[in-house]
Formats: sequence, C-alpha cells, structure tokens
Amino acid sequence: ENGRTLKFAVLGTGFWAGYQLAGWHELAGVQPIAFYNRTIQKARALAEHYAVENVYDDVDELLDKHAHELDFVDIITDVSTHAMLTEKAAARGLDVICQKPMATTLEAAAAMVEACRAAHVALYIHENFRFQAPIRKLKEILLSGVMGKVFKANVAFCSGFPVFDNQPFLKELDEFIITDIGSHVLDVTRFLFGEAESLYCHTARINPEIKGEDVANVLMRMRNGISCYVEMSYATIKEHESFPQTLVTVEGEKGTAILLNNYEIRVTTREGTNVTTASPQPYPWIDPAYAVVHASIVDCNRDILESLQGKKNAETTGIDNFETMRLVHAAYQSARENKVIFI
Ligand code: 89Y
Repeated sequence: ENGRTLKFAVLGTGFWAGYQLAGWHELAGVQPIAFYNRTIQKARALAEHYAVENVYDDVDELLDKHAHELDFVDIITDVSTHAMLTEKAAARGLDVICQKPMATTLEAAAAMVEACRAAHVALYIHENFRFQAPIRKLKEILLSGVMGKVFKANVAFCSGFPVFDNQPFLKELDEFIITDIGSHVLDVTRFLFGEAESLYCHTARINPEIKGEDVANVLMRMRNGISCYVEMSYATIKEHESFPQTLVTVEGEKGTAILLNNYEIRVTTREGTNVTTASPQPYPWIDPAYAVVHASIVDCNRDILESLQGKKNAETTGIDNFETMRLVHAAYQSARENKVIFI
C-alpha cells in the first residue's frame, strides 16, 4: 500500500455502523475521523472504541468543520435520510458511500445520482450480498460453462428470523421486504443472471405487527431469456433457519447448481454431482447470526476503496444500483396494479 490514507466521516452510528466500521478496520489505507448521529451518545461509544475525537449530532456542523480534510462520507442511517445526506456531502465535494436501500423512491434515487454527477463526486451504494463468498463461488461456476446455457433460476430469501429485534424501525416501513431484502436479492439476481426485461410480483403481509409487506414473490424474464423466480419472506417457519443466507437453484442445459444452507454448492451434470463449500471469512468481530453478511462487508468495502484509490471501477456504483432500485419499485408497482411491468 503506497497511497495516502483516505479519511471518512460516518453519518449514522446505529446497529449496522459497528459492523461497517469493523469491516473498514480490516482494510489498510482508510481511517474514520468524525462521527455524526442524531442521538450523540451512540456516536460517542463507537468513537471511543475507534479513538475518533470528532463527534456531532448536527451533520452540517460536522461537514463545516471537517469537509476540508475528508475524502468521503459513509452514510449508515436508515433509508429516509439517504438522499438528504448524499446531497449535503456532494455539495461539499465529498465522495459518498451510502447503505442500501438507496432511497425510498425511484425519484429520490435518481436525484442522488444526479447530485453526485453534477458535483463531480463518486456515489457508491454499500450493497454487499453479491460479495458473499457462496454467491461469488456460484458466479464462478456459472462462468466456467459447466452448466451449459442457463434457462431458469430460483433465488430465495425466506426466513423466520426475529429481524425486528435488532432493527425495530423496519416495522414502521410502509414498504418493507422488497426494499430491505429485495434490494439485496434482486441485485444478486442481476449479478448472476443479467438485466431484467419484465417482472410480475405478488406481496402479502403475514405478521400483523408490522406496517409493510413481509412476503414477496417476483417472477422475472431476463433479457437473455432466463426465467427467474425470486422469493422473499420473513414469515417462513423452517426446520433449518437459513437467515441471512440467499439460497439459489440454477438450471442449465448441461447441469443444475444448488446453493444450500451452510454454503454448500452442489453441481449435478449427467456425469454426477460435485460438491464445493464456500464459507465466509470468520472475522472475530462477526455476529454468527449474520456471518455471511458481515464477512461480505469487507469485500464490498474493498471493492469501493479500490475504486476511490483509482485502481479499478467499483461494482455497486449509484448508477448500477439504480438498476436494482428500478426492479424494487417495479415490483411494488406490479403488486399494486396486478400487472406485468416492462423494465
Ligand atoms: O436490513 C437487512 C439487511 O440488509 O440484511 C439483513 C437485514 O439486516 C435484515 O433484513
């Protein structure tokens, strides 16, 4: 590592920020120097842990005092403030990393892309599911050609994990699972199978204690002809709980690949079945209940950092993630209007 250390501010120090910072800590050449949080006590606890001296409950004050020494901001607030914070940082000439889901509406997501373009700053979305070890391995298998031409796939995130215990604000969202999990699994679907041409979606709310939908079934026709069935649910009772894993079945003309619980990928051709395991890196700070997601934070951050350092293009830019947001919002429109949406 020969470049200078990039300095960043964290905007939002809630549940996710601790893991995001631990993820940054695994990488050389990057350092947090200021934290903002609406409730300052939460920011102070994390600041102490990372020896960060600058802590604010006013984001404008943070930017006034530190924009000159910052390279980028890492936005880790809930979705409702993403556009506003992105616009503030861009206006100061700072590159922006923002957690998924990008924004509450497609219009707000477009405004984020435009604000960053106009200010000549980079915009990245921290979308980590496509960086999960088993998803990367599955992509490698698809590219190897062993399965032949793929004709259909199932991408599933169905769970009964008590997700609202750690993230209670998710209960209050009018639009829940397609924004929270659909943003991930629809992005994984794009990563594995390409861009969608059309989509049809059903939604349901099973848990009476939440505002939004907790079940969504999305059927997509991809531009390359592959038919993808993407399912998500937080109302599923399973013998073997799979949270937070995305399980995938891919069928090709020469074989079928199945990504199972516990990171196992079984590839069956007419010759027989090959089994590989792609487990996440066991970083010591990982919460085992979130292992595959927490480990992928490091890979997602590395991809973005190498782009900030001018070494490569990042995968999850604002422009790229806007295509995932298009699918999220098309799914809601389809469910509302009970019709196929052409992308
Ligand atoms: O917020 C969600 C995410 O991004 O991954 C899993 C999660 O924490 C709960 O659905």
